[in-house]
Amino acid sequence: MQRKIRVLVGKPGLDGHDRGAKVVAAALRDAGMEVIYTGLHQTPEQIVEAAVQEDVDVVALSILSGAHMRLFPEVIELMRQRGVGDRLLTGGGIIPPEDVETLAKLGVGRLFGPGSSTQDIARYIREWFVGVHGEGSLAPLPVQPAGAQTDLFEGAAHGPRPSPAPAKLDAHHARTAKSAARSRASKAAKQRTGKAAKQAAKSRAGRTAKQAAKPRAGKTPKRKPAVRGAKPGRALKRARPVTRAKAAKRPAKRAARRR
Ligand code: B12
Repeated sequence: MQRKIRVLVGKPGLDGHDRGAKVVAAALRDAGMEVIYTGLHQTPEQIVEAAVQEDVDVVALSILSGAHMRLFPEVIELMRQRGVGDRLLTGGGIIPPEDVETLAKLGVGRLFGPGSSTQDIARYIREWFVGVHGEGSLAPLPVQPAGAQTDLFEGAAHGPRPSPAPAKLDAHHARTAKSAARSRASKAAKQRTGKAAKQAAKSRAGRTAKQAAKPRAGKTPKRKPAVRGAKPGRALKRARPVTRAKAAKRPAKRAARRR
């Protein structure tokens, strides 16, 4: 008998990253599967209970919290205990390759990391189902309308794609709450010292710090006279040099003054 594949997409643990789970759930639905999404913060017991109640073919977990080495073994153990150990347990998230190998030895299926093609995920599940239930067990695939976006992440088909993370979100992770608080504190301190410096300059000069930086209007700053004898403050107006003719007249002038 032909039928649709039934998939339970689960988010176990305290992991709040639900974007990947939602993207995969939508892609599997678009690929003609019946998908049930558990929502966030489910325990392994809740997930396996839902799998039994819904009689799914596949339990697909999304784990980006780093707790995959605890959660996958727990779920597969519970699946065996509840008599659904013959179903596929697969999933994805942030899972290092060495952990993927260890989990495969425990019986966990293929795991998909960031940048995985959702078409690859759907193909893998379909192939597993046909392998277990035989050719002809699968209901015909839905016909995609012309020009429809069949894969949100086509990276796998066109080579590796850049990180799916928007730059500002990566920046969010790069900065811990502690370093953010530290940078806020130093910024506030800088603002304080800036204010204090302005106030000090204001009280010293009786003017604003801005005005203090400029020379006072109408007054030339005191400079060393460019010509000997010139008065300070008049430096910019060069003193007229004494000519020879004037110098020759001087002794006669002095003598006349003495008389
Ligand atoms: C967006 C994001 C967030 C968002 C989450 C928004 C949301 N509602 O999902 C916010 C800002 C809330 C967030 C918070 C945190 N985040 Co964050 N986050 C990311 C980021 C930048 C992108 C994740 C994402 O949405 N990708 C897009 C989706 C579509 O891709 P994906 O989830 O990887 O899914 C693909 C595959 O993984 C796979 N897949 C995923 N799930 C499933 C399920 C199945 C069944 C299958 C088959 C396949 C599959 O297929 C998908 C399609 O390709 C990643 C870094 C990264 N580049 O991956 C960090 C990252 C996941 N976050 C991280 C961390 C540490 C945190 C915080 C703990 C930070 C903090 N100190 O507060 C918190 C934890 C919040 C919580 N409550 O859990 C770390 C995790 C480290 C680890 N596990 O080793 C990462 C890797 C950043 C890093 N480099 O350190 N985060």
